[in-house]
Formats: sequence, structure tokens, C-alpha cells
Amino acid sequence: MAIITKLLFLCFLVFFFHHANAQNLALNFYRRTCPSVESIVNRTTASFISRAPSLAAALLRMHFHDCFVRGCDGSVLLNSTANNTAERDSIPNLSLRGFQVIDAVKTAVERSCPRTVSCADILALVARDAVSQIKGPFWQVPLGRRDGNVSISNEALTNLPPPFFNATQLVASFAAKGLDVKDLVVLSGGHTIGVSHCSSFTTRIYNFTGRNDADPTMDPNYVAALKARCPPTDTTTIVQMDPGSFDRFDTDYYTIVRKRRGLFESDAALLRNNVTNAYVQQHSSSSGSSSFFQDFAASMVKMGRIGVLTGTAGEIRRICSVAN
Ligand code: HEM
Ligand SMILES: *[C@@H]1O[C@H](CO)[C@@H](O)[C@H](O)[C@H]1NC(C)=O
Ligand SMILES: *[C@@H]1O[C@H](CO)[C@@H](O)[C@H](O)[C@H]1NC(C)=O
Ligand SMILES: *[C@@H]1O[C@H](CO)[C@@H](O)[C@H](O)[C@H]1NC(C)=O
Ligand SMILES: *[C@@H]1O[C@H](CO)[C@@H](O)[C@H](O)[C@H]1NC(C)=O
Ligand SMILES: *[C@@H]1O[C@H](CO)[C@@H](O)[C@H](O)[C@H]1NC(C)=O
Ligand SMILES: *[C@@H]1O[C@H](CO)[C@@H](O)[C@H](O)[C@H]1NC(C)=O
Ligand SMILES: *[C@@H]1O[C@H](CO)[C@@H](O)[C@H](O)[C@H]1NC(C)=O
Ligand SMILES: CC(=O)N[C@H]1CO[C@H](CO)[C@@H](O)[C@@H]1O
Repeated sequence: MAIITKLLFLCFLVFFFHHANAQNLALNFYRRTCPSVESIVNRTTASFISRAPSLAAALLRMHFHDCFVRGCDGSVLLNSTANNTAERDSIPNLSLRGFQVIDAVKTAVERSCPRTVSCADILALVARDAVSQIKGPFWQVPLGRRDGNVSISNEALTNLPPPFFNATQLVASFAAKGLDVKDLVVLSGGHTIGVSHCSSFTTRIYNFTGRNDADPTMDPNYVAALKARCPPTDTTTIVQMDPGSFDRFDTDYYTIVRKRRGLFESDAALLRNNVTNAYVQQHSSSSGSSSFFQDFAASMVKMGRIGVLTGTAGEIRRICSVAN
């Protein structure tokens, strides 16, 4: 009897710690070990964003790319090595920018709290601060992520949704990361800021079905405007995803999508699913009482929990671009 009780207790402990380990991010994680971490990150990020506000979009996207590949473990920050091509050297990395911000923040944090704060946490905080500093939404970031030491180029290709995904594929891609259809439409709203290379959508405007045609679901006037800016084989020109307000975090994205001016098929696809379509319609109206900011904050916290390493898993990297 006593043995069975002990065994049950042991099972309970194993179960308890296993689960605690899987989800023990906490708002005050560094309270004792690095109480000033949030102000250091905020200040250093602001020194970049105040000079180059367009970096906010890049840093938001970098956090998304980190979380969708191997969880939010800082793997997107690792450099390739002699025998490994890392995520940041994969095709979807095109236009990943802002690595210098992460490096500067990490250096500043290490000065006050050596080997304490993970690169994954730093990226989550920097993305939040950057968005908030361009007057976007603000959210509390649960902390305690640890850094992975594996980064594989090909995994970016297989885990990140490409711009030509349809609604069914997007829903599946997000579901595979524990995100629902609402998270999909809310987080796609991140495209209210930032830019895209022509090469991410030239097929859509020049050769959609292989007969030198454009996607019929895109506003033909917008197709013409994009063609004027993007020659068919251009790989360097960039366009604003939310023209005229690409540096303002607002609900314009949903207006654009409703007007069939979403830049990617993945943007247009939001009109093809009942839940996402309803959200687009509701938030593209100019009634001014949109819940988009609160929704975005909630979905970012959810995204920031994808596949995190906690407890004694992983490591605290000293330099964000190399494993210890
Ligand atoms: C739903 C699936 C998504 C697809 C297919 C997608 C695709 C893309 C593509 C193709 C680009 C342009 C890259 C280039 O050519 O330069 C881009 C840019 C961007 N994406 Fe997404 N994205 C998605 C979701 C998200 C999410 C969840 C976020 C963040 C919450 C996000 C934030 C951004 C931002 C801010 C940019 C602009 C980056 C810059 O200005 O440097 N995207 N996205
Ligand atoms: C970051 O600093 C700004 C002022 O520069 C302040 O308004 C904001 O609350 C700070 N955010 C955090 C998370 O500390
Ligand atoms: C990582 O790669 C970047 C870009 O090639 C480079 O600037 C940086 O110095 C590298 N990091 C380290 C620690 O070598
Ligand atoms: C790859 O290189 C690292 C050092 O950069 C080494 O530790 C590791 O064993 C190598 N792995 C393989 C599979 O060659
Ligand atoms: C989405 O794309 C997949 C893969 O190409 C295809 O099988 C599916 O029929 C498409 N769904 C819709 C609704 O177009
Ligand atoms: C358009 O697509 C078709 C089929 O994929 C291809 O054969 C053709 O070369 C493409 N045309 C151009 C101009 O790229
Ligand atoms: C979407 O809405 C249409 C019309 O409102 C309805 O016919 C259809 O069954 C709905 N589809 C799903 C998957 O809910
Ligand atoms: C990666 O980290 C694990 C511990 O999490 C360690 O056992 C392994 O040796 C590390 N691999 C490399 C290549 O650094
Ligand atoms: C910003 C960045 O790291 N870009 C790299 C993306 O990957 C290509 C190779 O696929 C590299 O040439 C770029 O330097």
C-alpha cells in the first residue's frame, strides 16, 4: 500500500514538473536575476526605432519567423556554420532585417546581467517594444524562454506559410502551431506595417495560372499599379504593403484586403473563409471602435508561447548569432 502511494506521488511529481516545464513562462521571470531587463531592452530598441521606424516591421516579422520554426527559441538568429545552413540563410529570410538591433540589445543586457537573459526572450521583448514605439498595441511579454542551438535552413521552408497559400492551407499552417483562425486573421494584420519585395508577388500579377495572366481576385487597377513598379524579374525593388500608411499600425490592412488590394494571395485568402472574412469586414469599417489592438496583443502573447524551451532545456546564448 505504502509503495503504491509513493509510486502515485512520484507519478504526480513527474507529471507536474513535466507540465510546469512546458509552460512556465512568467511576467516577472527576471525579477531577481535581471530586474532592469525590460527598461534596457526598451531604451536600446528606442535608440534604433527613433532613427529608423521601418525597423519595427522587420523586428515583428523576425519574432514570427522565430516562433514558427522550432518554437520561439532564437533559432532565427543563429548564423550558418561551415557544415550547416541556418534559417536566416533560407529563401523566406529575404528581407529579414534588424539583426543589428538584437545584437545591440543583447550586448546592453549582457553588460548588466551576464548570461541570464535568453536571445529568444530578447527578440520577444524587442518585437513588442518596436511595435509599441510606433504607436501600435502594447502587450505584457511572459518571459523565461531558453535558446535552442539548432537552426536548419530547410525548416524555414517547411514551417513558414508562403505568400501563395490559400485559406485552407493558412488555417492548417497556423493550427499546426496551436494558433486558431482568429489568430490567423488578427496576426495577418501585422501587414499593416512594412514592405515586400516584388519577387514575393510577381507571379500573382504576371503569370498567375501560367498563361501570362494576373490573379482575377486582385483589383485590376492595383495589378496595373504594381506592374508599373515591379518588372517581372525584379528582385530588389520593395513596395509598401499598406501604401501610404506602411509606418502606421492601424486597421488599414483590413480595408485594403476588403478592397481586393491585399498584396499576397495569403492576404486575399482571408476573404475566402467565413471567420476571417467576418473579421475583415468588421475591422475595415471606419466606425473607429475596433478591437484590433487588443486582439493583436492577445494573439502575439499566444504566438510567443509556441514551442518554447524552459527550465533546464536549451541554453542562454552569450552571442545571439552563435550557439555557446
Ligand atoms: C499568414 C501568413 C503570412 C504570410 C504568407 C506572410 C508573408 C509575408 C511576405 C511574403 C512578406 C514580404 C517579404 C519580402 O518580400 O520582403 C511579409 C512581410 C511582413 N510580414 Fe508577413 N506573412 C504572414 C504572416 C505574418 C505574421 C503572423 C506577422 C506578424 C505578426 C507578419 C509580419 C510581417 C511584417 C511586419 C512584414 C514586413 C517586413 C519588413 O518590412 O521588413 N506576417 N510577410
Ligand atoms: C518604454 O519607454 C517609453 C518611454 O521611452 C515608455 O513610455 C514605455 O512605457 C516603456 N515601455 C516599457 C515596456 O518599459
Ligand atoms: C553572423 O553573421 C552576420 C552576417 O553575416 C555577421 O555580421 C556577424 O558578425 C556573425 N556573427 C558572428 C558572431 O560571427
Ligand atoms: C559541424 O561543425 C561543428 C563545429 O562548427 C562541429 O561541432 C560538429 O560536430 C559538426 N557536425 C557535423 C555533422 O559535421
Ligand atoms: C488550397 O490548396 C490546396 C493545395 O494546392 C488544394 O488542394 C485545395 O483544394 C485548395 N483549397 C481551396 C479552397 O482552394
Ligand atoms: C508562365 O508560366 C508558365 C507555366 O508555369 C511558364 O511555362 C512560362 O514560362 C511562364 N511565363 C513567364 C513569362 O515567366
Ligand atoms: C460560410 O457561410 C456561408 C453563407 O453564409 C454558408 O453557406 C457556409 O456553410 C459557411 N461555411 C462554413 C464552413 O461555415
Ligand atoms: C545543443 O545543446 C544541447 C543541450 O541543450 C547540447 O547537449 C548539445 O551538445 C548542443 N549542440 C551543439 C551543436 O552545440
Ligand atoms: C538578411 C540575410 O541574412 N539574407 C540572406 C538570406 O539568404 C541568402 C541565401 O539564400 C543569403 O545570400 C542572404 O545574405
